[in-house]
Amino acid sequence: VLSAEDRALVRALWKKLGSNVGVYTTEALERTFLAFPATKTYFSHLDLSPGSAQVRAHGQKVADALSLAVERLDDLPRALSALSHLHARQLRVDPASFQLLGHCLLVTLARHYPGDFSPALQASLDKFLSHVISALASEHQ
Ligand code: ZNH
Repeated sequence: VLSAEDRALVRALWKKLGSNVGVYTTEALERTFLAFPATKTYFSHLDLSPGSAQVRAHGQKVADALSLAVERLDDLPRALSALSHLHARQLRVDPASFQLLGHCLLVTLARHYPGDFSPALQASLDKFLSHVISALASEHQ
């Protein structure tokens, strides 16, 4: 579970990200596609070239889901249940690839916020992302 301190650290970082969550989520997606090319197979219908408007639009959608998760830390499985259903039943995304995007998001945030990225913040963000991932993967059997 996320402790009160974890929640406070995640909420404070999110506040600092402000309207840039989509920018960093997009960078995280681009890093995921480059570092783990197998993840690109799910997006063969999109233009994945660097700077693609379609990747940016998708990054914004993922960012909005993450921001919703930050708002609903007490209720993650319910907040993400429709998305979990979509990823399991329709998109059929291998839950292992959620971890890869989570990893790339941590790297991206560490790069842009080096001064904030204490070991405690890393640990709290990692816990937060694990919770999001397990909520998203909850419909996979
Ligand atoms: Zn996902 C979609 C979220 C991960 C794949 N996604 C999506 C969306 C969202 C999300 C919000 C939109 C929906 C609608 O429209 O309704 N994701 C998310 C999150 C995460 C994710 C939050 C984590 C953290 N995904 C993921 C991964 C993958 C995916 C990892 C693979 C690799 N998704 C996907 C797809 C889609 C989505 C394929 C669809 C796209 C289009 O547009 O078509």
